Amino acid sequence: MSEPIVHQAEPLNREWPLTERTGWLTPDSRFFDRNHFRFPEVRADAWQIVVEGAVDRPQKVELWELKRQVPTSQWVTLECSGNKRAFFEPPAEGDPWRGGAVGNAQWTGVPLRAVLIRAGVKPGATWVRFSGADAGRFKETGQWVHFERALPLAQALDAGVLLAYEMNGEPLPMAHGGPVRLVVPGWYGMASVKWVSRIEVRTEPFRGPFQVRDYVYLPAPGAYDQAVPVTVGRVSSVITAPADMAEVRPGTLLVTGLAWSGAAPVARVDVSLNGETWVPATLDEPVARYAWRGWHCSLPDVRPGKYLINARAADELGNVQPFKAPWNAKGYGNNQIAQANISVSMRPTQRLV
Ligand SMILES: Nc1nc2c(c(=O)[nH]1)N[C@H]1C(S)=C(S)[C@@H](COP(=O)(O)O)O[C@H]1N2
Ligand SMILES: [Mo]
Repeated sequence: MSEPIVHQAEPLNREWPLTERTGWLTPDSRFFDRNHFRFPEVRADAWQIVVEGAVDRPQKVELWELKRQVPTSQWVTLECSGNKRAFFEPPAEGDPWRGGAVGNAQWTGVPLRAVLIRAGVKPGATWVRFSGADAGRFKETGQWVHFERALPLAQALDAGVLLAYEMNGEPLPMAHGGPVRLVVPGWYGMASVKWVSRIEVRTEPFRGPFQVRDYVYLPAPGAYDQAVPVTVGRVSSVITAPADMAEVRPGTLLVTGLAWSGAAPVARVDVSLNGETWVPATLDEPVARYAWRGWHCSLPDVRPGKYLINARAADELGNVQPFKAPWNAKGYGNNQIAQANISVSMRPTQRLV
């Protein structure tokens, strides 16, 4: 099995190379970990979510109260907006995630919408803020903060947004936000706040550091006056086989992978050797709108030599993976085409996964 890449041990920031062995569903043991702070102390049996602000009926919702409501499950691919930051040139600020900061799991919980409706959203409300139980110093300012993010009210009321307490049919592991996390389908991972302990309905935007300083596209370091918020996930893909640096035999080359997009369903994936001819891949049946989609492509008659396999996904809105994503100071949204270097030779197949 391939080894994880640990960017930081504490707080834990770790990714796993995506190979065909990862599979379509990512087990929690191979799901990337992205944490700003040390894990909070959590007690599932005493978990409460405070719902307050611009609501008619402020309340404390206990975990068991969520669990007795009708559950909803959905498969959602979660990608960190810093995924593939390592490939920006010049280097961007932040951990150099390579390509493994993305995973696909089945999340089960209660629609956030149901909780908001029960509390009664007041007229004039425009945003909803979510506080995680984890806290620490924001690196740029030294300010003591919780991990907090806000969603526009319309997005928070989207039927797909979940307060999830299970991952892949098991209680949500603490490392992935257990006992309860938000799951915002189609948005980059930062929106899916872990260890949700407070929900505040607001009549004003929220200006916490993870809203206005991090998770914004900046054309230059410190150019906050030109900040564009990071929201929906860009169309992207990964090659799961052959692995990068693999040696394979001549003949028919089977390339497999996964593709996803927050903005619209995946429409196509094209594959090429050395960027010459692009061959359409065959897409697997779509399983769920916000889950990645498997694809494969057979390239006939590949001769001995060294090649660069390229894969490029497009979605139904016509978004296409670029060769180079637009550089930004904090290195978000790198959805450049997927690539794997291989060498084709008569020697026995050796898999370097
Ligand atoms: N409370 C809290 N929620 C959080 C974070 C965090 O540090 N604290 N990190 C966010 C980011 S940037 C990502 S990409 C995802 C990662 O989720 P995972 O660690 O379960 O993979 O959680 C998001 N939710
Ligand atoms: Mo992230």
